[in-house]
Amino acid sequence: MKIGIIGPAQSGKTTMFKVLLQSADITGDIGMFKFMDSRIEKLSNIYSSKKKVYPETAFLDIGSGEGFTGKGYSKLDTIDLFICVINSFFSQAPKKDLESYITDIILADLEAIQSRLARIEKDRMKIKTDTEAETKLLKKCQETLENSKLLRNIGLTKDELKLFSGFSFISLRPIVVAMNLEEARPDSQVKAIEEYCSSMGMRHIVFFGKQELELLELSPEERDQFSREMGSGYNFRENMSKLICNELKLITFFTGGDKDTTGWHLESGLSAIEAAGKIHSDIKRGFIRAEVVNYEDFIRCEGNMQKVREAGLLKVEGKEYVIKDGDILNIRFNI
Ligand SMILES: Nc1nc2c(ncn2[C@@H]2O[C@H](COP(=O)(O)OP(=O)(O)OP(=O)(O)O)[C@@H](O)[C@H]2O)c(=O)[nH]1
Ligand SMILES: [Mg+2]
Repeated sequence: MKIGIIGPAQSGKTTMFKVLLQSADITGDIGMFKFMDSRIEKLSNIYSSKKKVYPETAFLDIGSGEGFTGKGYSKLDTIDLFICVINSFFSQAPKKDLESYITDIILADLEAIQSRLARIEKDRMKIKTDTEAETKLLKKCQETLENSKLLRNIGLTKDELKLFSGFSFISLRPIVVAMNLEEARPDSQVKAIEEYCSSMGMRHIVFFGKQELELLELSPEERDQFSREMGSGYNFRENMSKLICNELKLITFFTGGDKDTTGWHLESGLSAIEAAGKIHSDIKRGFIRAEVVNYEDFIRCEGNMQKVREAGLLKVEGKEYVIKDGDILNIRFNI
């Protein structure tokens, strides 16, 4: 999985990249982001784990230089989700900046669709396979884009998406808007961005770039203190983690013990056997059963397995059991 940070020039993309990777002097434009999840901390305390392991994913700081033409467009092929940073600390019209940036994305997709349609038309005599379904779909997408809508929101089916294999239109993938703010920002500007985002079906998140960057200079204790002072609800890396999971339909399950507490990502809807495969192929191969307690129940029982059992909250599940967010798994296996 890869996540790309995009946005207009000088909007704070590299600032966000540094903050997400927790390093002010990072060089290069790719790094691994640890998905923050306070549940991992809590579980690790209960288990007295030596190590905490967070789910990770690659982040790319995509400079604004190349834009969406030619090489710049195909460079984005492998990105699963985009975070579009908007300068809302200095710009006088951040909503306008965002709108014009999103319009550029729409135009880039439109151009890709038009050139595909032109190619189909040109090769009509040569191509033996049936291109009727693809052409019809391309035209539907063309119309969507011409109406300034993102392709992601028109509910294409899996079969339709298959026709596009080999193409990766930007607006088929989630775009999360990050407002790079400073306090003392007029509410009206924030509101305007929020309204635009919801009209386009994009999620948004607040980012205090400058302060977050300054925080990197502090010790972890001082950072905690600051977070508390910022009030509840603002924990940028954790909020971002949740948002990405939501958009990519990922859930988190946990395994824990004295060695480590680990958070694992799993595509929503997958079952225990797939979860086992994430942990280790041997565990998948030798799967016998999964003992499952959900995080919420575990915490309600004060992290005491005896209480969990007595309350009937420990479930024994087979391969087909669909994993839920927050499930703590103990997989019995035999190889
Ligand atoms: N005042 C203020 N300045 C910021 C904030 N975020 C970023 N900056 C400054 O804005 C400038 C651009 O930030 P970058 O993070 O480099 O922006 P970028 O989007 O990576 O820029 P390019 O890669 O050149 O397009 C830097 O001088 C930052 O220090 C913010 O929240 N407040
Ligand atoms: Mg940059």
